[in-house]
Amino acid sequence: MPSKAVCVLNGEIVKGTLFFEQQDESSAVKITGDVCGLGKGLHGFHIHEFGDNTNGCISAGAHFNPYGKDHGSPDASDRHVGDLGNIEAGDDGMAKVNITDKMISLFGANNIIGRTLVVHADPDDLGVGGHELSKTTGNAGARLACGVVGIAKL
Ligand SMILES: [Cu+2]
Ligand SMILES: [Zn+2]
Repeated sequence: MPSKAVCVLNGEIVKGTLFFEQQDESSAVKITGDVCGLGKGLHGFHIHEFGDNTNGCISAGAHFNPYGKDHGSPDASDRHVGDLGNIEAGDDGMAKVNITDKMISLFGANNIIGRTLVVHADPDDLGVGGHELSKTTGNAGARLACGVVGIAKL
């Protein structure tokens, strides 16, 4: 049974719509869509723990990390479930997103539905930047936009 989810990012300047699709419980999740209003370059892109935006993106909490791992690159085994790496914006401030991820899920323990997708001001250093925040946040800076991942119509 496939599952689909959707997230609308609504920042002051940064906006976006992302679609999540998974064929079944054991397959990867495909994320597509676009984000606009960004500065040119890389921007950290994560699922944060809570689907709570009562105090803006801050209330979303830390990265979704059900296994108590360190922050890392999406292809690392030592990573938060929510670590989706970076998206890259061009000169026009637009990032086209096309990510396939095997850790996040729309089912079970790694289910991201009801949690918050956050786009950051700075690049995620993927845990290897040597900054004091590298192993927790990738030192990705401010939260420019966020949105709760919701169940989409199939
Ligand atoms: Cu984040
Ligand atoms: Zn992380």
